[in-house]
Amino acid sequence: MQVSLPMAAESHFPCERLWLNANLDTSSPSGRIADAMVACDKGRIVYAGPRSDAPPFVAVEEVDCEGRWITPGLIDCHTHLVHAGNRAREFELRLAGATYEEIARAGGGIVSTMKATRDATEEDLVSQSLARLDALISEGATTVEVKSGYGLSLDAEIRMLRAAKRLGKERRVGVVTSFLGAHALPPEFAGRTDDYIDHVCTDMIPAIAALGLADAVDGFCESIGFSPAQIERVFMSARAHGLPVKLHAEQLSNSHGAALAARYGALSADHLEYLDAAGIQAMKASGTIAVLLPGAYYFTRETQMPPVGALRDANVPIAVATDCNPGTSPLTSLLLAMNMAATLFRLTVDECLAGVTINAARALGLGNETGSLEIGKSCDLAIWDIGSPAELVSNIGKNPLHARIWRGQ
Ligand code: DI6
Ligand code: FE
Repeated sequence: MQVSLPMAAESHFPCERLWLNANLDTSSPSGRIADAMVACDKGRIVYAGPRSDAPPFVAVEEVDCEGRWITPGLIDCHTHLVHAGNRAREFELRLAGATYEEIARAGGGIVSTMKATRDATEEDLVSQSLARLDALISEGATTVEVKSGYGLSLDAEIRMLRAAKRLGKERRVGVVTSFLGAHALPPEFAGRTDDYIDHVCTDMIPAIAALGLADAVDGFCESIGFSPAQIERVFMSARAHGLPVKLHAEQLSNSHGAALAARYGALSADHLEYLDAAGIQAMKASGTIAVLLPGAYYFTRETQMPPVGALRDANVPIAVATDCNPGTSPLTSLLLAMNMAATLFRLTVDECLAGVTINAARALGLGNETGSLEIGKSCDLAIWDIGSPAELVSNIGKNPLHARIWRGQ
């Protein structure tokens, strides 16, 4: 059937919203673009580029950015932001000379957060976690990953993941969840680590997969966490249930966790202070993203630097995240995480920005959906009152966010 369009539709491109008079830092091969504009229709980017090349859009709403900078909305790809209580008292004790082991033996550490989290209702978890989520949102975050791992029983892990999903309904932000049952050994399994891993693999992962509560499965591969052999069983269970994996690897020592994760096609391996050359090659071959967590490095006063130069030379994409957690990185600022990544790890400004946008999206398996200003992607934007993108990384404590757009609004 022949359909004749009205004249205007032939010569103009209708769209819902236009941001004009902006500078773009696209986190795409297009790089930075001056005198640019972004067009959005049905929540998707339909144009992001120079004003001079743009088709003749007709928008329902036009926004004059007055020369501000637009970046993709920021993405925090590694957080434990759903939990109850805090560990400020432990921080004080450590300042007074107590060691991590002494605190753990006195009932502190991960187990204290586990107890508080088990005692919390879903409602409590949501309300305590919203404050942390709001801090991230206030600095332009449009997608946030949230891990379980402080419940350590099926019941409490489900409650944490439900709370995480609820956060994405309470606020206009994308929430991605990771099941981290293999985070720590709950006290009722003391001395029976393999039995706990059995429970994770045969009870927890099937139940959580069936409920659709996790987008990925994570683990803590470390002398004080779980061995590579135990993590491998978790990964096999994840694979059997169609869930991608990621891993806390090489944070405190080299257990060759990154290479194991790479063998399972992991989306990301995270921390990586003790990563070796073989781990880097394995990650490169599998396309696994390196997630650096400078907040944990800073807060624990770690001195072993992740091998940034070797990752760069191997072209392993680097992401940067907060690791927001009460024990080793009580950080709710991606701007500060970027500053730390630059100051402590010597990442460039462009690497920091890619780290909290496109590479963070890839670390969540969302590289085609968000994280850059490219046609077809979700229109997730951060609009900044800055003269250059370097200001996002160099400033400490000033929040230059002017506006945040999630799915076009
Ligand atoms: N890496 C860490 O540093 C922690 N968890 C993890 O996987 C610590 C979490 C805590 O102390 O609560
Ligand atoms: Fe973590």
